[in-house]
Amino acid sequence: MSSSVIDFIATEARFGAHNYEPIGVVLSRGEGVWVWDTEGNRYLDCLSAYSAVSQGHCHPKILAAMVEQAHRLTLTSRAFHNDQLALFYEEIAALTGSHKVLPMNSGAEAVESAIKSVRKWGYEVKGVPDGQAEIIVCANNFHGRTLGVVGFSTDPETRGHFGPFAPGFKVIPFGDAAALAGAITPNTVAFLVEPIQGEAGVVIPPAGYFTEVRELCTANNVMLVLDEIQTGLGRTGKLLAEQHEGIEADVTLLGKALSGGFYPVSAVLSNNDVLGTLRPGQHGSTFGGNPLACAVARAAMRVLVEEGMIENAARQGARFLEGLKDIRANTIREVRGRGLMLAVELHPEAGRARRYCEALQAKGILAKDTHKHTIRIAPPLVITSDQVDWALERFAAILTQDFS
Ligand code: IF1
Repeated sequence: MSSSVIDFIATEARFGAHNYEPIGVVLSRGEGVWVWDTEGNRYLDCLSAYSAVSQGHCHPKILAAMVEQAHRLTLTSRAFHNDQLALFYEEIAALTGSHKVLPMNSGAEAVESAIKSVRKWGYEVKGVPDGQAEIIVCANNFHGRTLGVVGFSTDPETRGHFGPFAPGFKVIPFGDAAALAGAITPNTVAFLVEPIQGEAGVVIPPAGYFTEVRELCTANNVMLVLDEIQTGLGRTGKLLAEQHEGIEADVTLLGKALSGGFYPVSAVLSNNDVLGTLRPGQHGSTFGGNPLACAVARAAMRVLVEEGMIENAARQGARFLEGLKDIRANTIREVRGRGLMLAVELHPEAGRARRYCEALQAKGILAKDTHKHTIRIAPPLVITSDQVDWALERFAAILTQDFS
């Protein structure tokens, strides 16, 4: 490593809170599926900023929309109307079939906003006694880093020493519809769940799970809130992961790829009166729904559809998954994935996934470990067959080595 690279890393370490442990590469440029470090080395990005850069790095049409809007108007606050918000609403509603939209910024903020909304709906529409609303969530969930959200995390690392936490959450196992049936009470206002658990290591629930969940929620007047912040917008090979089971959530959360990685943009979408309970002054955000965010999100949604990225995610995801399954290596315990949300789980004896990610880096691939033994793979949805094959060769080379 050159001294300048060491300086970037050392300076971050000196001044920054140590809440991350990045892989030792300093990136300075990106285009499509590729990123370059400060020394000019090129890497295939198999993380896509945790699925935010689904449209590929620096997509030219999103870039143009951002620059054009930045020249005209960036922020008005919601104290005034702006000429982008209505168009954003219209387009995201048309794309997702939703009726109401609440624009926010980060994913965690969308989750917090949904929690507030379903609680309010519970008191004002369902008739739950004030202060008694219950929300059911799943073990090993990941919905963000805010206090409300980490309060119902089951990961000691995520929640440890951040309490005391807000009450009102009940945790059940993921993928177990009977557990949901057993947990619902007359005070249950919502079931908040990821269609595929990301941070837990790309955990796909059993087939039929969400059909049963949908039926239970409908039968008990419980709002089904799907956190599609990671799975949504084409990542799993469908616009929304709920479509794999042909169901519809009552409330859908989007973020990450909603801006193609240019800017934090998230949204709460609802099909019914959940968002209708929010009255003026009861919720908001300085930046939520700003014209720059809206212009960027509109372009990000447009290119996703116009450039066939969702279909490409299904096609290349299947190719990637098959290719990973064909790798004969006794380091591999299981390969999982849907669309371009993939994971390789290593045998515990094979050594830490981090070592494999570092070895992949040396071969020109950036991927991220999770939970010690899992390598997460989530390239931009614009990846081509040749690039998938190029990546597979390198995965095969690394996975057949032993880093224990
Ligand atoms: C970090 C994981 C991915 C999310 C779902 C809400 C949020 C996220 C389903 C919050 C965020 C991120 C944040 C990132 C790590 C990352 C992640 F490993 F933790 F699980 F993507 F795989 N719902 N996920 O996945 O969105 O507030 O961050 O915009 O470094 O914490 P945010």
